[in-house]
Amino acid sequence: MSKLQALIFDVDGTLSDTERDGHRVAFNRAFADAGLDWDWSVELYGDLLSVTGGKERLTYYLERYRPDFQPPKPVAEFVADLHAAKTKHYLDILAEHGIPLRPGVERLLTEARESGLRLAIATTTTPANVTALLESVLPGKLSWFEVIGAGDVVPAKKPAPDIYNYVLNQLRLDPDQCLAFEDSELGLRSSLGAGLKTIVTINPYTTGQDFSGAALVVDNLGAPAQPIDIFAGNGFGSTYVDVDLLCKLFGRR
Ligand code: XBP
Ligand code: MG
Repeated sequence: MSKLQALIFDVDGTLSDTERDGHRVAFNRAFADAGLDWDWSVELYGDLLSVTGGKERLTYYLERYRPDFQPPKPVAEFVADLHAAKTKHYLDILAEHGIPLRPGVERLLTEARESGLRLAIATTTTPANVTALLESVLPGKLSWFEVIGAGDVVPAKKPAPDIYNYVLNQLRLDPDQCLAFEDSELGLRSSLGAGLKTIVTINPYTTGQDFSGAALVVDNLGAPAQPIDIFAGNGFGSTYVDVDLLCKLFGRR
């Protein structure tokens, strides 16, 4: 059996809860700038998250919720421009107040590095968003991540496995040498599709989704003084997710 070599993390919803107060707000600011009276409520955004990728999500919104809307330019161009404005707002939001890492993330990343594990990112979000988030929550530590696979680097976004396959290829590792971390059903389908054992940390938008096939489903990564809730999988008696538990889940100590 292979030895555990690397951990591959999703970003939005997994490293930080960026969707509700980050991406959603940025979309709404871009709509206001463009003179559009669209408002993506917290609840509506839950439905829109059924499509990954900001441009793809905008296209879905137009088709499903604004079928009579006539864009002032070809729809792909309209969506691309609106999305570029949204990205600027998202970066502004990060600069304004930041969005903290989820519980246990920095601890596990630190422990993983100390154990010699390699780190990587596999996300559908725009590369600039990942860099800005990591620089704000882990200043000076961007280099912790050997590979950052993000956005349009692959044509098919999650739930397609392409972004995980891309990252594995860049790491020159096989899926049976890595573990993935996700927060959503679509993300899990992507990581499982690439053959990766996956740990899911749910969040308010993904509670109740189908996480069949995950190695472990928990509320967050926890801490020694902050025990986790385990919804599926074997926690091997651990009260939080550490490298020791990851090795047990991986199948080798
Ligand atoms: C989450 C997404 C992203 C963000 C928006 O990605 O689906 O689309 O909501 O980002 P993940 P962009 O959980 O894989 O990190 O607007 O930059 O696409
Ligand atoms: Mg996610």
